[in-house]
Amino acid sequence: MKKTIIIGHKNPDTDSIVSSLVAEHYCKNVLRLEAKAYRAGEINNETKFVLDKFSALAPQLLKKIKGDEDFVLVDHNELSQAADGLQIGQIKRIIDHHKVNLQTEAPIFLRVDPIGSTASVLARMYGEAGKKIPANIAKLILAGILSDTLDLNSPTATEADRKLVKELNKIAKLDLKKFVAELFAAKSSLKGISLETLITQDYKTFEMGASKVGIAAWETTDPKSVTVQKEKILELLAGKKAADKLDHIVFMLVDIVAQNSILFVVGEKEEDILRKVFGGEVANREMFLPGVVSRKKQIVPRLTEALSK
Ligand SMILES: [Mn+2]
Repeated sequence: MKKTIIIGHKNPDTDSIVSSLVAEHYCKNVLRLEAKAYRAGEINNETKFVLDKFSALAPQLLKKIKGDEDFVLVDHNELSQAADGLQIGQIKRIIDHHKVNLQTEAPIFLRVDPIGSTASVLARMYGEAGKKIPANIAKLILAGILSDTLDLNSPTATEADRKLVKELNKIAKLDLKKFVAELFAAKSSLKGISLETLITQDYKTFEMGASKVGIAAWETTDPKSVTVQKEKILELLAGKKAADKLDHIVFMLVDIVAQNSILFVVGEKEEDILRKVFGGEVANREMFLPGVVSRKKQIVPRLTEALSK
């Protein structure tokens, strides 16, 4: 049987990694595929904590795509976010919760739900297949949901996510309050994080109309730990913008406790578009956005609309 590779996006976050592991279990046990999870980049501090806590092995780093493997993409569907070298024709299946921006050459299995995490989509798929979710898989799914939805506080969280957390925790039996506190602490940890890593760990590029836009995010319980380094971060962002040939670059610093964001304003072009779209004041090259925590739901759609006119 042809080998199937399951993989999440570059700069993988917790949802991306746990979803690849859960999808491996699903593909083997439900679809009876010869499938193996890989990752398209380094594991972040939060994901490290999750894998350690649940004694799960990190997926192997995919170094080179040979070209003859089949792929299942989880937690992304845009080629710009996929592992380098992936050809459209290799994609056989997608399990995701982002807007779809993909032109395929042939029909594929496409499962995209407007729900809080890719892990949530996978949980639903077990239910639909009438398969029980084992405790180790339930724990990983819970980590994906609670990480991606910021403990169900993000506007991306749905009623379905809330129900899934309750149902899954009957199997996983976690102290959820304690788990989320540990998860958020690990998410905010700057241990081993250079400023370069800070702006690239959760970085995605998007085609918005004729513009190419890079949006980096950093979620933290302690925004001051990052704002003290603003000048240097702005410099690095300007360099990344040039290196990646971007029209705009945005860094969003998300306060996951107070539920708001600070956008770092790199240049005049960014200031223009951000003022136009979000209407906030720019002071000291920062724009404060109360209630904004989701790149996917609160930043990307509005920027895309403005830049597509
Ligand atoms: Mn996700």
